[in-house]
Amino acid sequence: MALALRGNKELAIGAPGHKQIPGAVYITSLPDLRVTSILKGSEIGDEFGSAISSLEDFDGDGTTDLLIGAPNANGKLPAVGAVYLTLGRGYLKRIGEGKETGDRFGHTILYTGDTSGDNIPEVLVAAPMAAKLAGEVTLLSLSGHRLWSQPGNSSGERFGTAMAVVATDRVRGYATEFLIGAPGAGFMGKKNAGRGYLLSADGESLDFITGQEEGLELGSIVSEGPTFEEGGNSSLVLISPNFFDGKYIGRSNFYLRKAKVDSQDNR
Ligand SMILES: [Ca+2]
Ligand SMILES: [Ca+2]
Repeated sequence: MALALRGNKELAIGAPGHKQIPGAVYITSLPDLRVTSILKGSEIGDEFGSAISSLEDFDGDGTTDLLIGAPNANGKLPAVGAVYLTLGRGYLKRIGEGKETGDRFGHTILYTGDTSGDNIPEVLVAAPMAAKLAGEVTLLSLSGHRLWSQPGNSSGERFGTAMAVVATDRVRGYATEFLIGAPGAGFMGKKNAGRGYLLSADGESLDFITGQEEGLELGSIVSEGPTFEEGGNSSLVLISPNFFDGKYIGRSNFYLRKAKVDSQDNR
């Protein structure tokens, strides 16, 4: 389910739909969640609204703009997936699309700010089913230009299933590090143990954290965690939804950069 705040007065709610209808994004006012407008996908089955990320007012019309993923949208080939930028109150501009059928480009999207210094912000877009399910993550300028693409390490790992910004240049307001989940990654012959990768804004791999047991799917959901020491880096959170020890199902794992510090079970 995709949700994003649009400014501080509106919540965008994704309704990606099913095979018979195009997806949609409902713009609702806060706090009453009254629907004020609906952005609609253009094609049946496009799954428009599967992912939503909010940015500032990109086109300067006074309205906060949105990035919206439609991972089953058609492009040059069928069902490659696409990402749209909203402009004004309802115009949708397609800024990128996947390369091969079934890539699911736009399954996960993450607004990054202007990481390249050309005053045009970027969005990180995942296509977790690309390249035999290895997955691929692309940093895409809102101008439509691709800055870099980083594939998953091995087939089936579904790199980009989940993504989070985990470090930000607070002065200039852009993302400097990303945490990328690959829940299908194996570990010493154990399938779907899962893995999280720490990536720089240049797409360079800085570190990774691997699940230790078969089927854990660590990295199905990832997030920035709290900062445990003043002035230090924030921690990393990777969720292993299939963790089961006979009593608890699912586990949130907290990591400091480099070393695991704590785990917490979910009832
Ligand atoms: Ca705007
Ligand atoms: Ca830029």
